[in-house]
Amino acid sequence: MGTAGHIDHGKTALVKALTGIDADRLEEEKRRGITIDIGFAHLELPGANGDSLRLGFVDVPGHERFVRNMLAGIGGIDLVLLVIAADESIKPQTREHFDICRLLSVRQGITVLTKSDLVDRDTLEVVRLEVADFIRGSFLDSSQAPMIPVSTISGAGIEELKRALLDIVAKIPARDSTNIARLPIDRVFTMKGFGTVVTGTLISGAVHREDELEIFPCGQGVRVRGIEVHGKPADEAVAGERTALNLAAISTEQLSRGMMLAPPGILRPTTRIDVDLSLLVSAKALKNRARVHFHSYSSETIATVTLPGTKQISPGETSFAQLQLAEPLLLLPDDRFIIRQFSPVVTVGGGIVLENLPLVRPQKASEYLKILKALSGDPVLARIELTGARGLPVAEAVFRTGWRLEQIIKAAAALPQVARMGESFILKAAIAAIEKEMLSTVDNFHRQNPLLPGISKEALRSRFPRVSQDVFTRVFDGQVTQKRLEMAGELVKLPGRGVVMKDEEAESQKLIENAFASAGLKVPAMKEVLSGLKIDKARAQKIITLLLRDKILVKVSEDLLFHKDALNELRRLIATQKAKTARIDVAQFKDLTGVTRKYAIPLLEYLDRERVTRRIGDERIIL
Ligand SMILES: Nc1nc2c(ncn2[C@@H]2O[C@H](COP(=O)(O)OP(=O)(O)OP(=O)(O)O)[C@@H](O)[C@H]2O)c(=O)[nH]1
Ligand SMILES: [Mg+2]
Repeated sequence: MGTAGHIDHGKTALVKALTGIDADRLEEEKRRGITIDIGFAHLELPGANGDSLRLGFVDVPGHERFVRNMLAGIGGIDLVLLVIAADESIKPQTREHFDICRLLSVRQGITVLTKSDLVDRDTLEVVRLEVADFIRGSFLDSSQAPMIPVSTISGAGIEELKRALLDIVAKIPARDSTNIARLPIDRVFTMKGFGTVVTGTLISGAVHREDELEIFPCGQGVRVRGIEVHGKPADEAVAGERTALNLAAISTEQLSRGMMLAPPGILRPTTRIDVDLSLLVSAKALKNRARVHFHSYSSETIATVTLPGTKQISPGETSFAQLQLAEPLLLLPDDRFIIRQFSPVVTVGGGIVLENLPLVRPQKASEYLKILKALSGDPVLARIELTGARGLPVAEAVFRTGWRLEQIIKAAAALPQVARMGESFILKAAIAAIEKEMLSTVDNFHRQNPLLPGISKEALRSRFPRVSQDVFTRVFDGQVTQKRLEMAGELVKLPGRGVVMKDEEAESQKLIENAFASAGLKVPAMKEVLSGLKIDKARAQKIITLLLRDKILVKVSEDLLFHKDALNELRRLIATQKAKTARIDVAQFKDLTGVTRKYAIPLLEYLDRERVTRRIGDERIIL
């Protein structure tokens, strides 16, 4: 529970009257009689069915100069006590704090008219009407939330307030303690005998003794040595509780307000967020590229606002916006934030984080918004849709939704339109589109390259830059298994497709092959062969390449090609020769094969390479 309200309206006195605890803990606060930084207190009340209810209080300063401290404390609250002094009624920070509560979507609260002892009945009634007007239509509207006059001097109204608290607490749903734990740090100090201690309101999940946690945004790991909840040692803290953690392996200098603790290795800080941004009616229009102060939970930084497709947000309007943060913060979808004008610093608006990993340029916002609208409905599906053909890696799904891995896997498995491909989720429709495009890419390749047997896998991969390697490999393998694609050596082809020759090309291929086959080892000069063909040189070159690829022709040296049959015959000759002699020289080779020296040397070198012979001096050993 948080307090809210103008300076000196009796927030701290009220917390003390309820809990017996003075939340002003600083010496300067006591001396000046004002609250400077947030303070804490707690209260046990008997619950409805005999159990006891523990309420944690965050008491905030009302002074306008300390609104940023107020913001650091108010982020984790479930309900608010809006404190308005009956002798002063609504003042500037009454408005500002109330605006902040609404922008942060605080849903429950009680309006407390303090200092009722200082005014007469009639004045109290006037203030009551004034305040009722002020809160009309909000979460504090008299139709759903009580307004209670109290005096901390006489004690009037305090018991009634406690009863109202019990009623209202029953209406507040428990926070999800099975979720990923997040603790925004609001205080850091050293405790004698313990070392480093941080405190905060645990906004989700649970923390146990000996848990390993990560500090955001710096990424350092820490271990939880001890836990206190509302000032008492505990084995665990659960969502909603005021939590103090004694941390091992870190000094206070490495920690500060605004950092956040969460389980290690699964979340990521971000500097760019897509948001739903609301501007207060009292604010000036917010221009594209405006710089603002950004507050979320206990953190604070500077943000630049981009408004895709619009020049400004008018007072009272809500719009899609993209924020560039000066420092990285751990933010998850649905996190609330406040923006304050750069100078002079006043609260001007706030909103909800939609995306912590914006994928699309803001220019494409309209298309993007349509999908984002579905976010609150089914965040897992929405993000799978947003990633399209790329697919959503499972690990990325965790930090983009803030859901636990098991939860996401379960949710995705229940979605009939979603498939899991290795470590990614992807829409079945997206897979179908990739399959189709893959087949048509190979088909087009065949059409454009009739003399090539297929496309290389790398070339095919490069046509799908937005598809992750994981998804590509699986879709591709699937197509091969289903025999829609085939591998021809290193190349990818459609079944039944490959080299297609026109009649004269096929005829030329025959001619070339025959010319080489009939020449045996006395191969013809290439020029001679080509001059007898009906096709141009480039085509003929391709045909020769094909014959080489199919190993019908074999390249023995840079300008000597032989038919495979001729070379096989040569091997046979050498084998028979081996029966007679283990060695052969160039002259003997020439006699044996009937070739000239011009051919003999390259052929012998070829045989050496093929390990049919081995050269020793001027002779060869037949192996
Ligand atoms: N007469 C009377 N005085 C009160 C009552 N509640 C608070 N006060 C006095 O009002 C002054 C301010 O009270 P605080 O509780 O410090 O006010 P606050 O709202 O916490 O002030 P900040 O934290 O600085 O914003 C103190 O002198 C209190 O004694 C009340 O019910 N009746
Ligand atoms: Mg105070």
